[in-house]
This record gives sequence, C-alpha cells and structure tokens, in this order.
Amino acid sequence: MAELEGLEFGKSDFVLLDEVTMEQFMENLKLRFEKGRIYTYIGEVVVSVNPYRQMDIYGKDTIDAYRGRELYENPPHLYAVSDAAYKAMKRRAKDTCIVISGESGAGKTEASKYIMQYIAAITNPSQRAEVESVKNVLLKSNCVLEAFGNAKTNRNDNSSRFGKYMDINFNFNGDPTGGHINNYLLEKSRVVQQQDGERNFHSFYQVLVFCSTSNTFTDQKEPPRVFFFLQTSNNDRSSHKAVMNALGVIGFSEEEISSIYQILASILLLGNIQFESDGENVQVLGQEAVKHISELTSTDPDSVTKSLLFRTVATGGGEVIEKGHSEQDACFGRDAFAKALYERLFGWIVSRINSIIEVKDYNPVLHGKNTVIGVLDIYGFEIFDNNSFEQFCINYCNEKLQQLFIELILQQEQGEYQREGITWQHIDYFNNQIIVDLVEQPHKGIISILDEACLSVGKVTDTVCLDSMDTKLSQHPHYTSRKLSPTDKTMDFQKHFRIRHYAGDVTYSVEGFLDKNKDLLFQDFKRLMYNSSNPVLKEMWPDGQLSITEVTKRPLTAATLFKNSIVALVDKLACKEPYYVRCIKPNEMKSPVLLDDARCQHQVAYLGLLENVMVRRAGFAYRQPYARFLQRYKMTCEYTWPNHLMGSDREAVEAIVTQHGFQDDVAYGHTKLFVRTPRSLFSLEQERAALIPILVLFLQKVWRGAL
Ligand code: AD9
Ligand code: MG
Repeated sequence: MAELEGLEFGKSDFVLLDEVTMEQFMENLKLRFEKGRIYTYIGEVVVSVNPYRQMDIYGKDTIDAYRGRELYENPPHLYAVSDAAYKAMKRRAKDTCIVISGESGAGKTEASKYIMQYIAAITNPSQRAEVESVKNVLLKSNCVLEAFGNAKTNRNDNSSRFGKYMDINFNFNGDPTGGHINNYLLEKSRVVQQQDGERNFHSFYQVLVFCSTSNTFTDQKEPPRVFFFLQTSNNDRSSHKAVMNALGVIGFSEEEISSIYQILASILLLGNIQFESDGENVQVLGQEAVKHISELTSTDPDSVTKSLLFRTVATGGGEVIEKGHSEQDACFGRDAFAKALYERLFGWIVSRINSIIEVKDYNPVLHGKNTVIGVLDIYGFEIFDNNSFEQFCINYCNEKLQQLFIELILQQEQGEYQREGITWQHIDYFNNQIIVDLVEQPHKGIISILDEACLSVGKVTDTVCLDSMDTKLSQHPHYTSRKLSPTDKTMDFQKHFRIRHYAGDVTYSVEGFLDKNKDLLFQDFKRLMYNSSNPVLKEMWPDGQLSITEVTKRPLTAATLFKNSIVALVDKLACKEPYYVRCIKPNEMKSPVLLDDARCQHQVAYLGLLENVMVRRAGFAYRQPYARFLQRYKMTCEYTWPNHLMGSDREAVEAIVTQHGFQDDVAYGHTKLFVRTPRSLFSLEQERAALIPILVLFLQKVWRGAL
C-alpha cells in the first residue's frame, strides 16, 4: 500500500485521492507509472497500465509474498486479486471470476497469463502428478490459442482476434482438476484479407516452417513464394517450435498435429487459386494448387474443382440441380471456404483441448463441491478508421460487459449493506442499457433489422438495410447516420451509421454487413470436407453429411449466434463473485516512458473509473468480520491486548476503533466492521507493523527466561 511503499509512489488506491477529479486521478496514475508502479487499486478493482517493458515483479519471491495474504498487506498487484479470488473459492466455496477489460494492446492477455501462472504456482504443493498435468495443459493451451487466434494488428503485435473465457475447476483441496475454454467470434475475415501493416494469424507463418521441414508441398521442394493470403511471408521459426511442443504436451496426436498443418497449408493454397471466365464457363486457374489441396485434405481433385465451380441447389419442385458459379461467386465461395476451414479448425482445437482437460469422474458426494475460477480475456472496445461488422460485434460485447460491471459493482455493494443493516446512499451511473437495447432488442434492435434483411427473399443490399435502420431508429438518441444528420460530412450517405457507445462514438461502414451476417458457405464445401478420408478433418464437418434438401433453410445469423453466446457468457459471469482488472494503454507508440494524457483520460472516462472511485468512497472501502479484525489488531489497543474482557467481539472492535479515533469513519454491521476510507486501516496496519518487532523481542526474552 502507498504508505508502506512510500508516498513518493503516489496513492496505491484511488479511493485515497483528496478529491475525485480527473486531474487528480491522472496525476496519481502518471506518478505511479513513472515510478514503475503499474498497478493501483480502486478497492478490489486493479487498474493496470501496460508498462511496455519487462518488469521484475512476477518472480517466485513476489508470488511467495502474495500467497494467502490480504489485499492491503502488499502493494497492488494482479497476484493480490488472484489470491483474493482463490481464497474466496477455497475458503468460502464461492465460484469466482476475474474479468479483464481494456482496449486493444492494454495488456489483457498478458494479465490473464500472469493470473494463471500465479494460480498454477500456489496450488498443488504436494506435486501430485495428475494435478501437475492439468496445470501444464492449462498453461500450454495459451501458447496454442495465441498461435491460432492472435495476429499482428496496427495496434498490437500480438492481438487476440477472438474472445476467451476459461473456467478452471478446483477440488475441495483447492487444486486444479480441469477446465473449460469458451471462445467467442474469431475474426475469420483476416484469413483472406488484412489491412496494410497487419498480418494473418501467427499460425500461417508457422506453417511455412512446417512446410519447409516436411513434405507438405509434396512434389515441390519449396512452398510457393507468394501466398495471396499473406502480406509478408517471413516465417515464425521460434514460435513454431514452441507451438509444436505445446500441442504435444497437451496431448494432440501426431496425426492430429499434421492434419492441423495440412489444413493450414490448404488454406494458403486456396488463396492462390484464381478463376477465369470466357463469358459462359468459369475455369479454375491453378490446377497445381487444386492437386495439392486435394492431397492435403485427402479428397478427390475433381471434387475439389467441382465444389469451387458449382453449387448444388434444390429447385422449388424438389429437384436437385448443379448450378455453375459466376467468376464473382466462385471467388466469394473460395474465400468463404478458406475462412470456414480456419474457423472450424480453431473451434476443433479448442474443443480438443476441452476434451483433454474436462473434469472426468467427479463425484460431488465423494469429492466435495467442485468450484470454479473463470478468467475472461476478451477483445476490448475498438474504434478503427474503418469499422465493420466485427467492430460492431466487439463493441456490443463491451457494452454488455460494462452493464455487468455496473450491475455487479452496485449490486454487490448494495446487497452487502442491506444484509448488514447499513444505510446506503444510491450513486447514479450512466446506465448503458439503452445502447444494449439499441443493438439487441427483438424486432427493433440493429441485430433484428440486419437479420430481417438477411432472411428476406430477393436482393437486399447493405444500403437497403441501412435505409431500414434509419427508418426504424431515427428517434434513438444513440443512433444516427448521414441521412439523419445531413450536415455531418464525416459520414457517407450510402454507407455509414454511427452509434454513440458508452466508450465514444463509432462510425460503422455498413458495407459487407449483410454478407458477414449471413455467413454463407455453400453446402458443397461442407460435403467435400465430410467426405475426406482424413478422420480429423471429417470430424470438423459433421453437417457435411446433410443432403441439400435436408439443410435447414434459415440457419441463425452470425450476429444472432454471437449475441446468444455473449448473453450466455454474461449469465455465467453474473452468478460468480467478480474480480476486475481494468487495463489502460499508456500510448500508441508502445513506449515504456510515455503516458499520453488525452488517450489515458479517454480510457479512464469510458471505463467508468471515476464513478467506480466515487461508489467506493461513498460506500465503505473495507469490511471485515469482527473476529478477524480483532485478531489482527488487538495488539494495538490496551483494552484488547492480550485478551479483551468485553461482552462481544463487536464491543472489543469498538474499543480499538475509538482508541484510534476513527469512530466517524466506520459503520457497524451485524457481523462485520465497515471502514469508509482505507486511511484508517493503513494507520492501524502501520502501528501493527511497528509493534511486531517489539513483540518479537518481548517474546524472545520470555522464551529465554529473561522476563
Ligand atoms: V488485444 O485486445 O488482444 O489487441 P491486449 O490483450 O489487451 O490487446 P496484450 O496483453 O497482448 O494486450 O499486450 C500487448 C503487449 O504489451 C504485449 O505483447 C507486451 O509486449 C506488452 N505488455 C502488456 N502487459 C505487459 C506487462 N505486464 N509487462 C510487460 C506487457 N509487457
Ligand atoms: Mg489480447
């Protein structure tokens, strides 16, 4: 804590600011960042600033210092909240979750890894082999998921392009027994196209290493020099080794590992296929690539060509015919196929890891309650120069999580005060429910309007869909477009709409929204993959066995599937005791010395950190059961040391509080003492720390018989 760290490091808890203003908040944040103190509390919430340099604060000594300790006993750290979540889980059998939020490059994924490493380090002291193996798989899964789900973007060299929620299960001893990973909306459009300066998923550069060291490209010594799906074709040699190792440790078989790389290679080769039309018939250019794809996917080359050029359709009369693609449809089909191959591969890897780490043979009667710590590392709010369907989904997800943050923080506070019989003054927040509704409300929300456009017969274009949104949402205070705000020249009439998100205004280009929402993949590709003689690949395409007449006419759209998954995620989080890590990105240059005022202020504002401090201050920063408080501080009061003679623990606590003169700073609940400002507790802590050496000396003398 600040007092223990020394005042030159600023305030370790923003609740201690003299006044809750942006100015003071920023001053403290800056001072701590300059002094290498990247973590600061708001009560139990950790605010973390990306240091953009290696910090010597994650070693074994630090882990030991935090193990089993209370939040305020050490300087702020991720380890302290991890320990708090772990203690709640172990001592009180509570399911807990740690929600990490912040924008791209703010340090969420790094934080999630440190949290998992901490939990791994403090569990299984007896080194039981089966627990060690679960821990190993959990830790190694990060490496694999990053290889397949992360990419270099203009904001972060290792940006997660999917959301991840990982449950870690514990037995009654508090040792990990398994886990489960949920993944959310992989940004698969990246497979076929990347913005300038960005890269495809890391795995594609690793496959280049694999190909050059194996005979993946069979009769060619070298893989093709140019891949249209890769902007640069440098390879990632060192990470390839690490991923191969991680896959092996997790338990992927050799056959599975080579299938993974064969699929990756096929995707790259698909990208090199072009089409040519003579006005009537469309041909594949690149028969060599087709041949390789069929070898790599264990399919028949003629079937590969056919699925690239034709689609099977059922006519109104129930007849099944083959319809040739136009050149444009063929390109669309090829890209959709490449994206789907990658998405299914990613989903399959996740479910394969899950099948290895899922808790097996758990009997609650024999083994006690199976408790869980969930760690959420999901894409942060995104505002790019060009914002598309993916940003729309990601930002909606952030709205939902912000809602949850508001609800849980208030709900938790108010619930506790009520239970303990303490009066509570309500604090007003900006409630972003209105924006959540704008997106997800049935019939009236943007997702519904999009779905309606996707499902309607006839040619509905993105622009027609935008018109429909303009009509239905013209009165909504958080929605606008060029048509609704004609003087706003920053938007294009045909293309753009703008949502006033809780984190700022984002202008979306509606172009491509319908295609991405429909997420159409011709059934012919599914059937092709299902008929592969490679069992791993076949397993990824169970829906390929359906004939065209059996295919569901109206599959759920991408936005609806995403919405459903986020609603389920929120439900999962809401029933757990939450811990929060709020990450801040200090600058755009990845500099370890620069804290850009305007950028940080913006993040502090939209993360609602000032309101968070206010709630914490209006309420009580710390609370402790009477017996625990007494145990810790009884040495600081003449009426309670060594033992108190009062009627109850509560009366003894009152004596301590009164003797130290902070009776106005506390409230007495039914079972707990509530302390408004941490300062009172800090002064007690200091006194206790000063007394301990004297006490030790005293006890040593007693033992030696000197007294
Ligand atoms: V994104 O939404 O997935 O694009 P994240 O996950 O918030 O983003 P990430 O954790 O990947 O960001 O951090 C970005 C980079 O910052 C890392 O690759 C590190 O180089 C750097 N970083 C982040 N946190 C730390 C840290 N605690 N110590 C050192 C860090 N470097
Ligand atoms: Mg990340």
